[in-house]
Amino acid sequence: MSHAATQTPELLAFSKDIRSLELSPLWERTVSQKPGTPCEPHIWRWADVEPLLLKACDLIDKKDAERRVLMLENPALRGQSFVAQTLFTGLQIILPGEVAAAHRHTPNALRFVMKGEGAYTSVAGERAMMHPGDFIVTPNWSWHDHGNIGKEPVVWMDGLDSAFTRFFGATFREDYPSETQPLYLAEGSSAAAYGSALLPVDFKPADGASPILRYPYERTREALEHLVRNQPLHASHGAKLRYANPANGKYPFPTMAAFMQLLPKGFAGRPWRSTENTVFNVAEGRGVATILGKTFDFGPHDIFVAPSWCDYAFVAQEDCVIFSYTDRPAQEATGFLREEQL
Ligand code: 1HN
Repeated sequence: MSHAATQTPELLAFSKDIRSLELSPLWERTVSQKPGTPCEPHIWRWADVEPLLLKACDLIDKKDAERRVLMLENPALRGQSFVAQTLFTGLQIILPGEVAAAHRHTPNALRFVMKGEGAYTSVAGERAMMHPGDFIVTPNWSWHDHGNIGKEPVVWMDGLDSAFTRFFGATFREDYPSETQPLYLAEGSSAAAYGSALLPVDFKPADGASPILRYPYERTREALEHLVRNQPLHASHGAKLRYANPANGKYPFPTMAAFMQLLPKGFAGRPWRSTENTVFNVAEGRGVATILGKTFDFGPHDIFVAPSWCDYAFVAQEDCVIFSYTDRPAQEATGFLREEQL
């Protein structure tokens, strides 16, 4: 039970006096003890953002920007570089011929490829070409560099758990001594070793990030189509799959989960809420998301955020394929996760 303490002059004086010793009375605490955060639902529309990414290419040279990234900041967190209290979202653009130099850092990073062909990312000695709809894993502290050897600009979404490393005071980063790292694994190595429901004989399950570098879109899309044809839809999520870490059956990162869902044309989902903070990225289709009573029309490449405990529901005007990532593994590990259909 919480109630305000009776404010006697002695008590007021006491509370004031102890401030100089960096002490504060719990009985006067005003911070929220409810679910949810100050963050607001918000949408970043491709029609607004794409021209700005191209403009940034004119204004910022690759030599001046280690990564040419526009950060998606929650309106309630201006200047703090996060899309929600626990998640970072950026949009990165790389032009033909450019290289984003090799470095590593303690935050884990995911990429969701949005537009263009011809870019690659190299992670821990292996290179993967990036194709729209691919989900790519950059485990924490692994060297990574990107490049564009094609003929058109390439854009992807970066999702990082840097809010966690900032929270813990555990953010470290290093530049690699040369612009690109040496490649000591053939392209496709991680897919061959871990990506076919097979594992190397001497493999020991581990709790880190997924050993699969790239989860290709065509396979994800095929799996979703099969699901839609053969299984009943979830009342809120339609057909939804989570990207699995084959090493332990859990998530691609200890902190972040990633999903892809298909909402068939005409789908009208029941509202859902979760303490997960969720960033959605529309791969295909048009629809409407209602988040905390606000309606957001969405189309391909739009990104929207449903912060913790904001109820959301989808209506699909066309077949929609939507990628998302959340802080679910961290909340499951701590026992904090709660979710419900409304
Ligand atoms: C980073 O290393 C990348 O490697 C992208 O492409 C975005 C945001 C914050 C910190 C590091 C990248 C990032 C980042």
